[in-house]
Amino acid sequence: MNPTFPSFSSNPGFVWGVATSAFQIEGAAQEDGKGESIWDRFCRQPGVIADGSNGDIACDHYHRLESDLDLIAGLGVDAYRFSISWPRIQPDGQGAFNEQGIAFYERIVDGLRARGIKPYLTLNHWDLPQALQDLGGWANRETVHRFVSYARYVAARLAGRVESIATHNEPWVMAVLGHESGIFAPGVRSRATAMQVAHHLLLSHGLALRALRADGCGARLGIVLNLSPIGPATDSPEDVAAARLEDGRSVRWYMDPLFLGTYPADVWQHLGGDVPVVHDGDMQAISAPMDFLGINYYTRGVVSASGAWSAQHSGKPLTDMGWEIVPECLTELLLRLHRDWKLPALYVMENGAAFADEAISTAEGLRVRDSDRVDYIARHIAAVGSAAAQGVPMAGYMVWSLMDNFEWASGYAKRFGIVHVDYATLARTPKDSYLWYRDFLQVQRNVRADPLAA
Ligand code: GBH
Repeated sequence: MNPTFPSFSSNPGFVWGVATSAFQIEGAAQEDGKGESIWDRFCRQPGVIADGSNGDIACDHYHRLESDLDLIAGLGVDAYRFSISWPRIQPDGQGAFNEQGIAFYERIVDGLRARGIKPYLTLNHWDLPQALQDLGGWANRETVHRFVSYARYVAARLAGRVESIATHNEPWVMAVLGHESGIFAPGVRSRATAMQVAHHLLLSHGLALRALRADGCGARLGIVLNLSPIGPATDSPEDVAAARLEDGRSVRWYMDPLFLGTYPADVWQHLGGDVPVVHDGDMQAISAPMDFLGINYYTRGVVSASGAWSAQHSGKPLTDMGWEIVPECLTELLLRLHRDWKLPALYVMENGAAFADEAISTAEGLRVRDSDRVDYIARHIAAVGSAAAQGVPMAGYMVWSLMDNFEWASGYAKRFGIVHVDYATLARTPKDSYLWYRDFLQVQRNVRADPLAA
């Protein structure tokens, strides 16, 4: 056995996967009746995307679906996590649905199933129809009801064929990066708006769950949160308090309403006049029981009251994003979630790293060496295994991402893929990390088939 494979024992149902999102890979931004999304619009603003790029072509996945599905199948994963572009299937975010749009996702779902791979679908990975943004976007409570209609349509068309449906990917990112710091679409800068958006995202999640269950949707239902353990830069009381608040704003603000039906009182008080408008019944809707919780994990958070802390000087190894590589913090996070909330099945729905790869030509063609990424993934898989061994109900792990793609405000310069994309030709080349993950999964399958041989 390859000595670099982490030892990992999990229940037989544990799901191994790989993930992408619609805007980051599809391209075909104006094809077959697709409407404009807030990310299409945002990218056209000068200065907001590091390399001035956009999602018009991206990885051209829309036109390369069959060969991309073959790449996924070649990995031997159990599951593929992808998202649906709402404006592709409902250009205005309300009213008519676009048959050519939903047909694309039917091809994905059927193509996966034909290859023995479970479809894991996300309804909203950030690309809201621009037409809804023009009406106030997620800050407008009406968007909640439009999302529920969209969710019901997708479920009616696809739910019998998909294993799992997540409502939203990372509400914190949409709310805070999209509406408070404004570094992501739609580029709003208002804390009060951000908190109202977060509430509406949570509410739309809860109401969508209620509607899909009433419709008899067979898929397993949940949400995906970006969660990191947040710690203080020093043990000064100021830093400790600042870290506690940031944990409240980024972790408890989502976990408490979803699992306890309340917002954390300390954060509510801190927000003063920026707290959201909450109607009677909202909190009960938000806390509807879920079949699973998905989390995306990349790094930890460190907070100093003075803002003086920087990952660059932490002494920890960093990825190309400048994020610290701290797999032990993933175990710590999973244990804490299990301790502080009553969790359903828990999936790591995204985990991976941006690194510059080294492409070398060999007799067999291009070889893309990315030993840093192999090391990153191996250590994080081990971290999940360690949490599972300590009783956390781990149900799956997915690598971010299948292929290099549009990394939001960083454009195409940051590469997260286990498959290399040459943006000049759009050619795909599996990196060493792809080959490593494939071989690791083969070992896992052998262990599953014959546990005693392990
Ligand atoms: C995910 O977001 C997205 O779901 C995915 O689309 C994206 O491509 C992928 O990650 C990689 O970025 O910025 O120093 O404060 C992750 C968003 C990343 C937000 C880590 C919080 C904390 C580090 N999160 N970030 S820092």
